Amino acid sequence: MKNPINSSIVSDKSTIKKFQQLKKRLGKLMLTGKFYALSLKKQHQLVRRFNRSYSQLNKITQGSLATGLTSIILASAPNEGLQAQTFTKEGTNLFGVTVAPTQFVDFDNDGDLDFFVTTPSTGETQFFRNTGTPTAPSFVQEGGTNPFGITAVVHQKMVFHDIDGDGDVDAFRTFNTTENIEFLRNTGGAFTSEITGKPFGLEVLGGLFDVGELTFADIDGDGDLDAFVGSKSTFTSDFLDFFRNTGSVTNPVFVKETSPAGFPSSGQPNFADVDGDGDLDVFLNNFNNSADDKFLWNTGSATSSNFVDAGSELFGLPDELNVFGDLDNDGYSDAFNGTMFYRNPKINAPASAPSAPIPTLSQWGIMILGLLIMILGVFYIRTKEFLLVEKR
Ligand SMILES: [Ca+2]
Ligand SMILES: [Ca+2]
Ligand SMILES: [Ca+2]
Ligand SMILES: [Ca+2]
Repeated sequence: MKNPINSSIVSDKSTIKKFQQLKKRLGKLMLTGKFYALSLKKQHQLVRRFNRSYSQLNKITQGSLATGLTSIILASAPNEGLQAQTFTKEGTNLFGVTVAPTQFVDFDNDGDLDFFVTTPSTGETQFFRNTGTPTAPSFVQEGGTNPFGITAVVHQKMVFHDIDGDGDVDAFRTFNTTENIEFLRNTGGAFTSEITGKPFGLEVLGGLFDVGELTFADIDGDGDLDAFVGSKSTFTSDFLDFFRNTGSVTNPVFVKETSPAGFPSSGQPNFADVDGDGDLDVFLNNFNNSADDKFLWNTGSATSSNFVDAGSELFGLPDELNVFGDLDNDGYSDAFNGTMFYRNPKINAPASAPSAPIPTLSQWGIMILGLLIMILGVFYIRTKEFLLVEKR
């Protein structure tokens, strides 16, 4: 004889699974803009299915609110820019190189992006100068291996920024054998090791699992670079800590703080304003599981960020692609992996923060649906596992 409790569990699990699948599908369709390319009939069908699925879920969660999709729908519905954001794949072997950049930076201060390549397995660094123009790059390698006084350290990782605001690009280095961070100041065009340990308050806090990871970005929009320090692990979990720059552009002082809302606690973030609305979005590289690579959309502002997990394989970009730079100098971050150039479709105008376009009828329908769900529910999704604990 069938156990009624077990069959109820199976049925409820299936309802939750169906809802999650639909939520994922609908959320992805909306965030990639594909939802609005569907016929109105198909759009309505999907909305009706979501309605039904939501009702079923609501029954088994005793009226609790399913906030996940609601937040995605409310956040995404008015933003045509993100939905229509598909990068244009252009040519192969462009710009005179086939090597993948590690980081773009205007090293020679002539207004165009140059790039460095650091190879962790050998510890070697190469420099490619942009001999083209800011809108039509052309890269030529210069200085052989390990230029500008850089030494090779196996498994090192280097990042390049003007951290002291004197107009030249300095460098930081992390390692796989020590939690120390090394600061190399640019003095007259060559890098000189100046601090090894905790430069300006930066430190690897979670323990060194593999290579230390250091990423800089002005996440609070006050003009100075803030930092994210983590460690890449090949075996165990990695971590990611946020350090706000409480100093200035010329005198950095990094202090560990709680990460921005929605920011992940592990992985390597790659910052770029993908939707051109003036705030930094993030492509997250998850070291241990490339299936978990994802795009974190900044739904906040340049000074107050709020990240929403928007899924993976968006915008026509491969997830593993994470080197961004405005290579055509139009104000929008493009992407380049050494063989393929992905041009930003520049939907929004970054010069003035774009206001959300007026939603279409179908978008209004989705938003009203989302609002209804929010009004009807309470503030969290109660999972079946939680209910099972209660039943016991
Ligand atoms: Ca340059
Ligand atoms: Ca400098
Ligand atoms: Ca800052
Ligand atoms: Ca943005």
